Amino acid sequence: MKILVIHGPNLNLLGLREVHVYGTVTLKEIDAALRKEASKHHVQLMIAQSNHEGKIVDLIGKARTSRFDGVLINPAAYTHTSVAIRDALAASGLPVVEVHLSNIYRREEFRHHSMTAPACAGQIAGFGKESYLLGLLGLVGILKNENLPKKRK
Ligand code: CA2
Repeated sequence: MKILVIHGPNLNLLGLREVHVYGTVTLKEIDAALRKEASKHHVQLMIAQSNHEGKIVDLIGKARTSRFDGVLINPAAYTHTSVAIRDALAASGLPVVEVHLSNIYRREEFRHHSMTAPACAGQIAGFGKESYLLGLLGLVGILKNENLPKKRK
């Protein structure tokens, strides 16, 4: 089983700036925790971070032909704005789980709406690094047919 993990814009700065909002965890630490969890489930991960919307669209666009089975994504600020990423996720036909470090519904109003969530099987927000691990477990569950259906209606 192969899962594509995508971190959106500025997540490369985690642990270096805005520690009062996102904590001290670094992206490297999140990736290491994800790889450790994935190996327990015999899942292969490909992890990418990009600050560019088009690059993220391209990665999602190639996911199916690159034989990925699902996508775990934190679209970061693009969550709230990107029709292009939403369309790419929907077009991929793959199960997608959206994750956020912070609880976006407790923050500024412009963060309360996710443009991308309707293209996802589910969303996890507010648990810091654990959001990624919970999201990975949810996605693995879908792929192993332990929870929601694989395909969107
Ligand atoms: O809570 C999340 O995971 C977010 O996706 C993080 C995004 C934010 O725009 C979303 O509303 C919620 C921001 C990611 C940028 O993270 C930074 C980390 C350190 C310094 C600056 C930005």
